[in-house]
Amino acid sequence: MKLVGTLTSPYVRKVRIVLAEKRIDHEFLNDPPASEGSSVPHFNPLGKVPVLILDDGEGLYDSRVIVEYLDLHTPVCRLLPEDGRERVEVRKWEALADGICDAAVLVVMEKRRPEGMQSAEFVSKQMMKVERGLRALAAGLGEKSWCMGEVYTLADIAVACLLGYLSLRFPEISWREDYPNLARLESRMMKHTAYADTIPRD
Ligand SMILES: N[C@@H](CCC(=O)N[C@@H](CS)C(=O)NCC(=O)O)C(=O)O
Repeated sequence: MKLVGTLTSPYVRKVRIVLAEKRIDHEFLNDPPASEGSSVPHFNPLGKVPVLILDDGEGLYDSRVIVEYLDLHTPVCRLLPEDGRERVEVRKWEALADGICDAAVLVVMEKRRPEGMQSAEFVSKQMMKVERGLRALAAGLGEKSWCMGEVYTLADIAVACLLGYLSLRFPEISWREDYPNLARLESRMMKHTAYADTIPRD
């Protein structure tokens, strides 16, 4: 299988970490959807990455569908609990982390527009989502080692990818100082080669 993505997208990073943790053989193609001639719209009509191209040529998207597929693909390092209630809980962590990414990505895109066309109100609404989201993540994590307690899951990967993205694009957000428990979670993730090897860069 082949993963199409970029080196900066937090959603792509989530999938790359899942592939690595589960030791799934794959190729990685760095193909920014915004570049001319990008293959992404061919596989995903939404023109977004990540896309996972299966051996029969089918393109899977988005990141949540891909990780579901990968977790079913092999039992190695199960990242989604089998128990229904716990599984929903992991998915909720992921939805929150990805949702904060969505707001942060929108701000990055807004700030790339010509200055006169940018909306300060739009940016501030999105940034409020980021702030509220971080507060909720920190409150949910509390003093636990991992989002779900003692067991490492997709929730930790999704939260860590969000934190990595904020460090790249919003160095002014002091989430490490404001939420030391999130900083501890990220340090724990850094010990995972899959996370350390995928630090986002332009
Ligand atoms: N919900 C999607 C979000 C994917 C997404 O927004 N990807 C961004 C990169 S960070 C993208 O491809 N943007 C290109 C575009 O919107 O045209 C997922 O989880 O895969």
